[in-house]
Amino acid sequence: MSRMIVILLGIVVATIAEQKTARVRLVPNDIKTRNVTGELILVRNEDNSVQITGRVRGLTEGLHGIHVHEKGDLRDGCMSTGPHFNPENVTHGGQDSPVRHVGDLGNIGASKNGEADVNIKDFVISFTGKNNIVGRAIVVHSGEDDLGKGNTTLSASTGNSGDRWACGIVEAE
Ligand SMILES: *[C@@H]1O[C@H](CO)[C@@H](O)[C@H](O)[C@H]1NC(C)=O
Ligand SMILES: *[C@@H]1O[C@H](CO)[C@@H](O)[C@H](O)[C@H]1NC(C)=O
Ligand SMILES: *[C@@H]1O[C@H](CO)[C@@H](O)[C@H](O)[C@H]1NC(C)=O
Ligand SMILES: [Cu+2]
Ligand SMILES: [Zn+2]
Repeated sequence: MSRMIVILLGIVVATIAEQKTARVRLVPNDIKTRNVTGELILVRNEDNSVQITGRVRGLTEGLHGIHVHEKGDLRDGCMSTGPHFNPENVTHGGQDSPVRHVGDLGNIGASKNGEADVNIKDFVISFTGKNNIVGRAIVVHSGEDDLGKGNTTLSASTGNSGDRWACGIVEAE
């Protein structure tokens, strides 16, 4: 019996360790305000970084903050995803900041037609351990993330990136 449990545990651990791909379907926070949608694919690279690729539609031209938020809960739209995923309880930053939330992924840039091609490589987010983002949410914002370098109070917590326009749960494949 206990041997059976050990074998089952082994299978579970092996499955988690092999987690390689995840997917996010971004849906609008409020379709009447802004119909922002998107599809993202997250792949673990050989160097253990995570590559996020895909496309977001319905944006305004320019930069838009993108983060992993703490909770994979869309019951109250993007508001129920909670704050930026921040297991170390530190201040907000950008991808390359010495201090940043695990969830801080910087900005995506949309062209005149409101479409953003996403290609983000990040060495902090993970599919395992304390920085595991599977089951959490990705949120795209109305405005530019100042990467913690702004002079507003919100800069240190959210990058002052404005409203939550779209979000989706990070789902393992
Ligand atoms: C929202 O945008 C998507 C993707 O661009 C489109 O397929 C859909 O029809 C739009 N919905 C509305 C209500 O405009
Ligand atoms: C997180 O950090 C803030 C500010 O330094 C502090 O007030 C708060 O108590 C901390 N929360 C936890 C859960 O450690
Ligand atoms: C923040 O304030 C400093 C000092 O007043 C200024 O030099 C800097 O340009 C400001 N940064 C932004 C993003 O406004
Ligand atoms: Cu956010
Ligand atoms: Zn943050």
